[in-house]
Amino acid sequence: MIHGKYGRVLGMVLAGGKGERLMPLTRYRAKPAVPFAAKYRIIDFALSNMVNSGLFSIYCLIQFKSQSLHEHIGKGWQFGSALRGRDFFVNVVPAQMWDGERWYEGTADAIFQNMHLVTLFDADRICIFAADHVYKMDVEQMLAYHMDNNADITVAAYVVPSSEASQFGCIATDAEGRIIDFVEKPAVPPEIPGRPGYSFVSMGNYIFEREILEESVLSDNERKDSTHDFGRDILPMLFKGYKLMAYDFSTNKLPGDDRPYWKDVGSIKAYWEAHMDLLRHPSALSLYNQQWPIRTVSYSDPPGFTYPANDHSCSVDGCLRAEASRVLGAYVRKSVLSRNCVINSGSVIEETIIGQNVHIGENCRLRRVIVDAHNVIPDGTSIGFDPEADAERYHVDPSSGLVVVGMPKIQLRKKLQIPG
Ligand code: ADQ
Ligand code: ADP
Repeated sequence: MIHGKYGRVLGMVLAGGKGERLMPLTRYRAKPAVPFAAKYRIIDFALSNMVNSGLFSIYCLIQFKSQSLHEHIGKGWQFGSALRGRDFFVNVVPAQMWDGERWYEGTADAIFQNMHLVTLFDADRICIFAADHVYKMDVEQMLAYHMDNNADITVAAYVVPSSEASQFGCIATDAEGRIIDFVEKPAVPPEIPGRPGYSFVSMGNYIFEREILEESVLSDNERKDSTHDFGRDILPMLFKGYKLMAYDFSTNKLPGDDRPYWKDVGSIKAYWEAHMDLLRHPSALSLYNQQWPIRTVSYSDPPGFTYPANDHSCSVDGCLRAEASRVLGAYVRKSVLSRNCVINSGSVIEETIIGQNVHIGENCRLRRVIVDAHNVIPDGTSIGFDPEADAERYHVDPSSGLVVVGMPKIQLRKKLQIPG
């Protein structure tokens, strides 16, 4: 794709979000670094889509709690020496107070403070993509749509039930797909004409012509009343004077996949539901289509292992399992077992997401729980059966009743007590 018919294309991945609605999974890491599907991080989807589409020049803009994300990109997303060079990079850009003494104030400000990178790359057009969704998308098809329509900006869009649409930017288009209205997170989302109960929403992925991007983030920066956010400020400001097109994601075709799947996994409920979607067969989001691999860090972990123990046989049914996950005489159903977790004998685990390095003791019962990485669950523990008891010890998501066991806090050493 690079230097081809699309000109010089730069990818900028917005990876700085706090992810407050995903707490406590985001207590020690940024939302794009939250683990997903046993062996990935959420950002792997945006990066895989870009790389699989032939877009190899990528900056990831990070901000909050970024150490884990930084390490992940460093370990998993560096090209080998044969592909290294000016146009082949996945580079992490930390917030650096480039423009005065302030962190990024919003997504548009994150781009504004890094416009020098766009200039240095000499980009013709820029793919600004969010890093908080799970989906597979051929970005080249969106670029072709953008160019065919001579668009100034193209926004990827998807149809969702209107009951879920107030968490998104809502779009109205004319018959040709040109955006004629854009409202960020309206309390009452507009429905698609002729399709009651459904709304057309922004996926937070944009293609900008370079000069439009420069002009819009520069003028937005001067506005005192702006929150410096693409959805809230830039797109509503531009749709009247410029050609903004909506790219209907349902038209994106991948070899080997039936139809596109997209989910914003920004809340505990959505995160858990997206995992349950993966546990269906066939799953709406296939991780097994080798023509569109989702890439991630490759660890040299030993294989997973299942073995009867202490007179208990093993049963693992409808599960997603990563390397080195060990089930020893336990019953596990409709669950996700991440790297290097262990489930001991007599335990019964259902509809649960087990994070990496988690150790579940003997005779535990877990139902509809998310256990974040590095936890040790003692023998005989029950979670997911008594909401009041769970609320005393763990986080209970009010909208779904799901229980989340957050990552344990690392105890720092006590400070030196100087006598006298
Ligand atoms: P939200 O998802 O609410 O809406 P936001 O929280 O800003 O938007 O996150 C978008 C992306 O930007 C995420 O990947 C996040 O990590 C990143 N991000 C957030 N703040 C950042 C910052 N200061 N610096 C760098 N990166 C940052 C957006 C759009 C909606 C659209 C939904 C789709 O505003 O119009 O419908 O995405 O999920
Ligand atoms: P990692 O693979 O490094 O554990 P995670 O995303 O699971 O990555 O962890 C997020 C961040 O939290 C990392 O920066 C890690 O160093 C840190 N961390 C890991 N365990 C704990 C803990 N028990 N308490 C606080 N921070 C932790």
